Amino acid sequence: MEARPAVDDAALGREALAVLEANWTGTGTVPAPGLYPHQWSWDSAFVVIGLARHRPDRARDELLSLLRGQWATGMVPHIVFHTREAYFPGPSVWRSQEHAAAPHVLTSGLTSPPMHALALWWLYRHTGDVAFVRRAFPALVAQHAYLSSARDLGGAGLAAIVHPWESGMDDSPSWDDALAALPAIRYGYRNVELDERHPDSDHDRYVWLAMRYRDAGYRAEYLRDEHPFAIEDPMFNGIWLASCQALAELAPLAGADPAPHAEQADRIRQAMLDRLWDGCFYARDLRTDRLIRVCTVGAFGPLLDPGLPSDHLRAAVEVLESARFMGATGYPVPSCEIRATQFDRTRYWRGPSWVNTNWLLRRAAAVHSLDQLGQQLTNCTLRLVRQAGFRECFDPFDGSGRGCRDFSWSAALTLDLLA
Ligand code: 9WN
Repeated sequence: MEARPAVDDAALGREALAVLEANWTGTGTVPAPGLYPHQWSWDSAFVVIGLARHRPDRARDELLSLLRGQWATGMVPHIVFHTREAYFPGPSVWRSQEHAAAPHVLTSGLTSPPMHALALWWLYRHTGDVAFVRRAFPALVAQHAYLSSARDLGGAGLAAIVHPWESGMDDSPSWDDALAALPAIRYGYRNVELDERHPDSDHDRYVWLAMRYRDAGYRAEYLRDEHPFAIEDPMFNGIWLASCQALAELAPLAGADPAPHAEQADRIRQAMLDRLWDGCFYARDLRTDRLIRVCTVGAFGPLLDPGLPSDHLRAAVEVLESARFMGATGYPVPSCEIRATQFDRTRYWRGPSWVNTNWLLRRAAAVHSLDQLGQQLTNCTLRLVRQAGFRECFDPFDGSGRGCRDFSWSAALTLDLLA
């Protein structure tokens, strides 16, 4: 494993800020130079959270810049293309400019975990900036309205993802069966860096799914009636629930009624308990109407909810702390349970540990006053970045870095963990 000279907290914080400065393009923060040269949606929300205390001006710009990509439907796209740099699949695949609801700035046609209201709440908490809450609030209300109107494909109050990219955890084993049920596609698109994470056939299926949705005019009716990939994911919905609660708290500052947002959160909680729980939370495939019985880090998204019933909380924390997850590795939290046959310590969302999911779990520990768990997550995550740098993800057994270097959310959330 690579050795880095020992750094104290102040130096680590300075390094993190330097990474974020270098990844700022003038209009937004790219997740990492080279591999991800545009603005990614949930990455930006994590950057807002990390910069809230240190650079609130930049945090505000980051959020507004991302929201320039919001569609008239309320959908916040998973990629906003501010630069001309090549990326596949880029604007020529998404063709957002041909869609009446799309903004002037070029974007993808998919969404991603709705972290943004939680990020706005975080920013408010650290700045007290009511004027900014008033400014950003309506866009986030529209984002949530889009999810409840266009994405409640199961009709029970949860938002469905319609593509693995929408989960933020694109190669998670949770999507394997749904992808395998799609026709075998061979476009032969090559992207050397992506090849490391996605076998060709998977990546071609990703592109095929995206193009089907595009060719159907990005229509909600098509998603409901025809689209072959529709999954209720506990991480996506756990984040959405936390963001609904954030909107409920921010609403009075924006002169709005908190009740609809609190009610939405209650609906999501009930639907997750009714539809996704069986000893732990699993994703539900709406096309087979079955739970996808592989336990990944996504299973812990619902823990972000302070209203999660205590017996569910206890059972989920037991799984988290067991040898299936944190109990077996020196560096929590692996992205897939270790005993699963799909677990692979080297492949992105199939095993490695990520700073953003560790941060989300630390947030969950805080909302439930699980102080020891929170401290353990903080210490172990900081140990990862101290030893290996701001890598994209990390081997959960020896902590060595994987994927890109100078990864924005690893730097941003380190700033928050250090505080
Ligand atoms: C596809 C940018 C994004 C993150 C995702 C992560 C990865 C892209 C990819 O990088 O996804 O959008 O190429 O695999 O899985 O969470 O937002 O950092």
